Amino acid sequence: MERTFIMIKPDGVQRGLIGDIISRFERRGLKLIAMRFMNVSRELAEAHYAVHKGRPFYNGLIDYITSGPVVAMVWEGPNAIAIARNTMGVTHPLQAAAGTIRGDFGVEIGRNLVHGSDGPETAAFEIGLWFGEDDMVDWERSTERWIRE
Ligand code: IDP
Ligand code: MG
Repeated sequence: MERTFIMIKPDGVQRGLIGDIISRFERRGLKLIAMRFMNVSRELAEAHYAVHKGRPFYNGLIDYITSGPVVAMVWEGPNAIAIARNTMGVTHPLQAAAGTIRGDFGVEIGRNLVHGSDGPETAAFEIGLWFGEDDMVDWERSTERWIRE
């Protein structure tokens, strides 16, 4: 079982797409474990995107992520990281397939609506950065046997 960190970025919130974006992960069959609606401090944004420090788009990226509230979430499931990434679509909305979040709602790379961890180490780091262990909700989903064999 895998966990992934997902964030609805400020553009997704401002455009009224919170419900639509969450519903895609729900319908896919991932299980929600933690969720928080929050403003993002510069420190948190910089820690989250530390791997991109020094890139030309870095300052704009930090401005974007701190420009308004986000929805931070943890979703769980078998291969949750890859499942979430393909539900989101690739980074640039132009290349993202129709039917994905970025492919359906985005046009520019700097306004691509959603973040998702890209691997197990990143997921562990990001979940620990945004949440505490007490924020993880332990629950049984009554539809589990219709989603997983
Ligand atoms: P990812 O979000 O699909 O994992 P990354 O390459 O990790 O993509 O980049 C992190 C975020 O930085 C992207 O989602 C996007 O918001 C932003 N970003 C990446 N490349 C560019 C760029 O060339 N211009 C503007 N923003 C960018
Ligand atoms: Mg990334």
